Amino acid sequence: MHAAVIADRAAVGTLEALVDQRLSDLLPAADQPPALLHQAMAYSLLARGKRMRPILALMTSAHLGCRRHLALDAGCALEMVHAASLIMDDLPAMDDAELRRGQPTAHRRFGVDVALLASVALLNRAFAVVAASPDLPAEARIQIVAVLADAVGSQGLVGGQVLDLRARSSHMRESELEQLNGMKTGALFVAAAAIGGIVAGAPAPVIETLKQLGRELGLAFQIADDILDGVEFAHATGKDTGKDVGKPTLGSVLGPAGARALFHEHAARCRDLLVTLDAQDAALGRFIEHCLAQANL
Ligand code: GRG
Repeated sequence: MHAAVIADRAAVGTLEALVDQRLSDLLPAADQPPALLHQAMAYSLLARGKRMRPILALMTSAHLGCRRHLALDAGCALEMVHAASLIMDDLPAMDDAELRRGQPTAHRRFGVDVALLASVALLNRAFAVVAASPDLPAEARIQIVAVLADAVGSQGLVGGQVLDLRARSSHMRESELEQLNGMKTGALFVAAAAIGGIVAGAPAPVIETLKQLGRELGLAFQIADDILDGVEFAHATGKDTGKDVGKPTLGSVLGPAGARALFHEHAARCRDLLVTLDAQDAALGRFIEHCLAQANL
């Protein structure tokens, strides 16, 4: 394997460990009452995830000149929102999933009632973490709270999830599915890249370019996720597969070759945006390539 690839994997591994440790520090102690709730929060948040959203925020801020890990707490907030959304997505009223991150889903382990409350508590904790983020100026914290709130809201994860739930038995066009994916999945990648820019004090046009990069990456990522859902082996993803059966996805609407071609269109747009950001040969560019390569398409 090429030495640069090994070095990049090591860099991602180091950031994963940094994020994991900070996530653990930012949670209430598992034995602090109500212990059951705190255990459920830790169970879902600290389970083995790829930490792509916090690492994207960290890589972006570093590319823009932040010398310390100033985006770490805001990145952890992104991961808390993400974990909250996964718990909710897995509930019987939604995907009714059994497996997530290689372990039983939160509601299978703790019951629907506690899982739902753990999701709300993680979501809430995310905003508290940003508001209290000690190293960031107040103006940056306010902007990050607004970015996170937009990412979660009716034009973001929650809105995308409603469209996703209602899509199940309907016919959808490519443009509608792209819009849904942009909301359900793209929104947190957009937020991650924007947060990196905000933390670094980047000017508005740069933050706009970063948001486009997050959107293109998120759209590519969701296509890969849809294609993996059709793969038999659950251990490849650590979660249930076949959850999209009977539901329109870009894979089912465009066919495998069409979905793969669209994935590569988004990947190409990511690369163009990296050039705009002068990041194509930098750690940020290599991290985006690492994310795209994981799709193995
Ligand atoms: C409570 C915040 C909140 C939202 C409610 C349920 C819901 C609305 C939204 C669900 C959105 C959702 C689950 C989108 C799928 C995103 C996706 C591709 C998840 C998989 O991400 P990975 O592969 O997972 O990064 P890991 O486990 O590695 O973190």
